[in-house]
This record gives sequence, structure tokens and C-alpha cells, in this order.
Amino acid sequence: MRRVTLTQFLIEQQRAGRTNPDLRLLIEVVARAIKAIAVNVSKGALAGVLGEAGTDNVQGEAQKKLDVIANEILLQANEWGGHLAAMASEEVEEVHQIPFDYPKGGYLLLFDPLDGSSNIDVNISVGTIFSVLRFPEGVKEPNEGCFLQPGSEQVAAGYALYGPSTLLVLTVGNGVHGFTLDREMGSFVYTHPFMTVPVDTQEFAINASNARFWEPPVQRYVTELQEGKTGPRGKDFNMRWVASMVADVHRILTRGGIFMYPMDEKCRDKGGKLRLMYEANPMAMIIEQAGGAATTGRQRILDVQPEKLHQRVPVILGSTSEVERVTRYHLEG
Ligand code: FBP
Repeated sequence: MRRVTLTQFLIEQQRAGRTNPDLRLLIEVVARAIKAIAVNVSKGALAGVLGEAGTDNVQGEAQKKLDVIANEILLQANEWGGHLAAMASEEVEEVHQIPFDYPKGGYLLLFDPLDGSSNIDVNISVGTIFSVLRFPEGVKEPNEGCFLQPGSEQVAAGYALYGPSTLLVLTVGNGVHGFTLDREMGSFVYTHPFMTVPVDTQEFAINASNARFWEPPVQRYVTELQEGKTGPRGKDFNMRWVASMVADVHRILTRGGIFMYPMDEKCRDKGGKLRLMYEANPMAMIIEQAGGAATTGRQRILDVQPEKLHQRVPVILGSTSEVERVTRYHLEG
């Protein structure tokens, strides 16, 4: 089979009118940054990049050294790229402005530089998640308000998975496509065309240690899954929880499943656990582009009107039939 690189794939998308030169070049800059992050992640203790950084992020969470390194790599690469008006990162409180002496562009980039931080020091897969929005016309200075667009306004979304192999999974609104990093060539090679989420599944992912905090609809749904053949579902379900959203979502994109980080009494005061703008929205766009569904339990995630850059939301996504069932349980109250 002809090996197609990410660059060739994006040029073909552009020729087909599905993307434009600026967005294509922006995605290539992000992909280059991801390759640099992959090198750091794979070096681990050899490069002294494991462990705590000794600082906290905007969410008040202790930062890992790799959180800071990955964040710096993405900021520096994209500041220089010339395709952005501004950026937003899980690790930075304010909107990150492009230095005055660098060229600016028509897009806004949002990212979680290193997702699954709790798994870094134990060598379990982690990732990077990104989302691209248009910079609103007529606005002079980029500010937080520019970013507060519903997920349905995203023009591109993707994630990198730093696992046994490094993968880049991407959508520009024409299906979901996966690329594997060929370390010898130093290029991402097109290996997973038109990834789709099977409609049905017998696999669910949730942090069961939070069970006592769940709302009744989730209690009911998970209990029925655990009852399996002996219960109303009449079939057995298996559970998986990597605690790296990227790894759990990639499994679902590959073989189906449902991922849940629902509202519960432990995270209610924060509005949920996962962040809307650079975790839930990009993953929801990818899952929907792959034929799946993504809700908060009560609303389609891509329809949520953002109010704050770092706001959190409940997340339920994956195989349509299961997402629709647990959402129905929420709406039945
Ligand atoms: P960050 O690591 O980027 O803060 O992401 C949050 C996250 O690690 C998700 O990747 C994952 O799904 C979830 O938190 C795991 O939560 P828990 O520790 O409750 O299992």
C-alpha cells in the first residue's frame, strides 16, 4: 500500500476543498510539536522528566515536569507558526497572546498539553488533546470572549496518544483519520482511514471508585451493566479504566465502548471533572465525526455555550446506543 504522510493527506484534503492552506499548516505545526513531546515522553527517567515540577496549574493541580515541558513546546512552536491570533492551555490561566513581533493568523488553538498526568510516572499511556476555532472577524485584541464558542464551531480537533506507538488522530470535519509516527522517517504515516465507533458495545469505562457520589441515572445505568446477563440488559459488559482520557477514548474509537466522567457529588461544585474547551469539545467532535455520540448526560456537548475558558462539564461519549440510553435515564429523571 502507498505510504501517505500526514502532509500528503492534508494537501489532498486541501485540494478537495476540505481545508485551506492556513489550517493545514497550523495542523502541521501542532504535529511537529507533538513529535517533540513524544521524544520527551519516551525518554522518561533517562531525561529526568518524570516527577513533579513543584508548581501548580490554574486548576490548583500539582504540575508534572512533562506538563510544563509539553506546554512550553506547544506554545513556542505555535507562537512562531504565524497561523494563530492566540492560544489557550490547560496549564495557563489567561489567554496566551502571540508576541507582537510574530505574524498573526485567523485561528485560535486550545490544548491540554499532557492528558492523563497521573499516569506519567508509572509509564502508562498519556496524550495531548487540541481544538481549533476561528478567530472572530472584526476583533482587534484576542481575549477570553473570543474563545467562548460552542464546540460545534470547531474547524479541527485531534489528539496524540503516546503509547507503545505514537498516534495522531485528527478530524477537519470529514471523518476521523489516524496516523502512526514512523520514528525512522520522523513522519506521521496515514494508517487508520475513516475510524468509526461501533453503534453497539459491551465495554464501559468509568472510575468506579466514585460510585457513591454518582447521580441516580448513572447508578441505575452502571448497576444494569454490572448485572449483565442476570439483569435487564440480558448480556454481560466488561469494564476498562486507564485514567488517561486519550487512551480510553482511543480504545472506544478502535473497538467501541462508552466513556463516562459524569456529574457527581464530588465534582458538582466545579461543574464536573473534565474541561469543556480542550478535553470534552475536541473529543466530542472526534467521536461524532466517527459516528458516535457525546453528551453531558442532559445536553449534546457540542451545543454547550461556554462561559469560562477553564470550565468543566460532565462527559458521556462513545457508542451511540449506550450514550443515548444513559442520556435517556438522565432525562427520565
Ligand atoms: P489531566 O491529566 O489533563 O488533568 O486530565 C484529567 C484526567 O487525567 C483524564 O485524562 C482522565 O480521564 C481522568 O482525569 C482520570 O480521573 P481519575 O483520576 O478520577 O480516574
